[in-house]
Amino acid sequence: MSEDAKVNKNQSKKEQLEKFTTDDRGKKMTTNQGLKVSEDEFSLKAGERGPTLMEDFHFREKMTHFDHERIPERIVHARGFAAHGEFQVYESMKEYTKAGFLQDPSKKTDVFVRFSTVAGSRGSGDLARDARGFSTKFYTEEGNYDLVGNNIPVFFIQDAIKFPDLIHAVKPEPHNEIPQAASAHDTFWDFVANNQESAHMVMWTMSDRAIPRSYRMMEGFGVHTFRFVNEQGVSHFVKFHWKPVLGTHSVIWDEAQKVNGKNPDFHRLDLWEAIENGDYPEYELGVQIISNEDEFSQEFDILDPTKIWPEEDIPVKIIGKMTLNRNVENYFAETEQVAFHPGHVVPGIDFSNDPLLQGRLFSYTDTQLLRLGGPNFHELPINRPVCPFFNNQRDGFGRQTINRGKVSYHKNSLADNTPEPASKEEGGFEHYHEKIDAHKVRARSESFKDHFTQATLFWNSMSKPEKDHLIEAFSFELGKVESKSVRQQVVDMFGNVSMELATNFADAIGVNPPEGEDTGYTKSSPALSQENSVKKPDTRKVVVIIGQNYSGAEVNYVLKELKKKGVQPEILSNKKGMLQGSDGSELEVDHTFLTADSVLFDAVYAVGGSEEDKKFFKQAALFIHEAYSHFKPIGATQEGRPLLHLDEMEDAPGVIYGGEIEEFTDRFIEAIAAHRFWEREVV
Ligand code: HDE
Repeated sequence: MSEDAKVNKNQSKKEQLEKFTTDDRGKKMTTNQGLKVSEDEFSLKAGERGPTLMEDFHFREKMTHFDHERIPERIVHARGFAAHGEFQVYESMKEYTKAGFLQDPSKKTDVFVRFSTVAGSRGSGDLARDARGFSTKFYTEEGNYDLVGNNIPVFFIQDAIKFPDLIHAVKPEPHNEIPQAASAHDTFWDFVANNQESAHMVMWTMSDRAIPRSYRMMEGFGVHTFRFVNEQGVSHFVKFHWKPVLGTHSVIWDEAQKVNGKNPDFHRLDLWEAIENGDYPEYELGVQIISNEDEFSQEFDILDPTKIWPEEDIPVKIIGKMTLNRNVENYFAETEQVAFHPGHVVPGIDFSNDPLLQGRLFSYTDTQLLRLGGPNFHELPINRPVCPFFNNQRDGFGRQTINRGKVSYHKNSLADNTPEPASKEEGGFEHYHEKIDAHKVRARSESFKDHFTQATLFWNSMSKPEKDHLIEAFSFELGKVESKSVRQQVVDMFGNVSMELATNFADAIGVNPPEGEDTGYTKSSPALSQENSVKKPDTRKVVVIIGQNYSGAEVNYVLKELKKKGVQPEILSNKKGMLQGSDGSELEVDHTFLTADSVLFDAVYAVGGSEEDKKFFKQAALFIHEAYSHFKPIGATQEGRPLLHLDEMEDAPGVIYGGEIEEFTDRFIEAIAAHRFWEREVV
């Protein structure tokens, strides 16, 4: 019986993890057998200049362990970052589901969330154009529930059997392993053109959604249709949404590529620092619900994972909130070893027949067996449920539980026929009693065969800047495709989505415009546009470009007001150390022109200083110009004003200078809250 099982009660995940956490600081060094080590610099040798001896068990243990430190990276979603937190439901969801963690608003459920990119390796950059994984493990009293979602609500394919093909196409090409973490290459676009069910998802991955500003500013989606089942056994179809409290925001493609060079850990660091600073990322859980009777009420098949349920037609009911409030202690032990599985469900949550979901139910256990080296990965601290667990499964690599007694089979009389299955009333999981009456076929339902209508819906729902970004993304990606035939096929395919879109990027990539007529489909869904998302100044990073003898009183006032509004100013100058203000105040420099870059901030506050030289001036002006060309807010006071390119920036939207300091500060904060000024003409 495991330690947990002996206690036979639920515990908090934090308490449970603490039992497995050690701190080596201040301790004497030992081998893994507990033997104190007297020396750790020199291997055991036959004479000072002689050969190393086989007998040196300390050397062998240390080296062997090191040699085995790596495990296979995830075949997809290899690069990830995670944090702990908690979830609380706003009101009981009893009417729809009996899931215990969705009943009581006063109850908190511990969670562990891992965000990821999909295509790149573990060491790739955070800002790849890609979907993002958004996996949540709820440690509930009824067992672990995993909501393994993405930040895009649809998928490239409709049947799991095509997943290896999709991933082979998007991963680096096999002959030369180029390019890393990018879909801008021949095999991916060849797959797209020849598997047209991908049209809708490709619209999302070419949109700003695929280059988020932060994991804290990303929606999450369960993608598939699941079921809620209540105490009476009544089922409803449900789609899950995570809505970030800070709104859904992105960077632009030029920034994304530069961020990958300047700070490939941009998203990781952002999440880590937000949690360390107490700016806990929050996401509301929403559900869209369709009753069993209304299964066929939509113009699309609700089992098709390439379709959304437009929020204007089927509203998202907000049912609870998740707060991420604790960073991991150890990346490998927690983030790398966590094992998610869409099949980890609790009573009250069940599957639909979405053929993509059905295939995932096999793949996730299979992959952990290889990645985590055997069937006992559920015993790893991060994966253990917080409720006790008992069954007759035994042995295998790395088994930790010491099962007492000689009975490990069911049924038995020697242990009073225990452990025994629980009845429904006792919390035993019962699969939803769906009636199936069918022929065995390898086929796809006719109702899955419209691949373009919702891709057009997405296009119709975008603002003008978002449409421009889509055209640029297609032009970039296909501009990297060598095969002219593939480029032409993609243009022809997306003519079915929008003639305006396809004609524009056809022009940029040197192939013929699509033939035919526009679809004539005019419906749009405003919820799809990020322009309509919440915009706040909170946690936006403003870089303060500043030098010696800065105008102290003004700067101190502006910084104080920015902080009051939750904005995070960071100080940048030409070297590290302390800066003196004209009023005797001091500021410590966080970054220099060498260690930071314009693309790493949301806005610029140009202050300058009366003693700065030409080099400072030149570097600052370049920095500010880049922020300007990325449509970011810029504020300037005193010696900061000459740093602006006033011929271009004078009276430009979002460029704030002049006026009394109070008025300047209010206008600057307003501009920070607006995020970007797309109406700027950038040359
Ligand atoms: Fe995954 N996916 N997937 N996937 N997926 C994995 O499991 C798979 C799909 C998603 O942070 C793997 O543990 C198949 C859709 C996330 O650890 C693997 C199919 C969605 C993560 C796997 C899909 C996802 C994974 C690789 C088509 C959004 C990262 C390592 C049927 C709803 C989990 C692992 C983490 C990871 C298989 C499609 C999300 C191989 C076969 C759709 C967020 O098992």
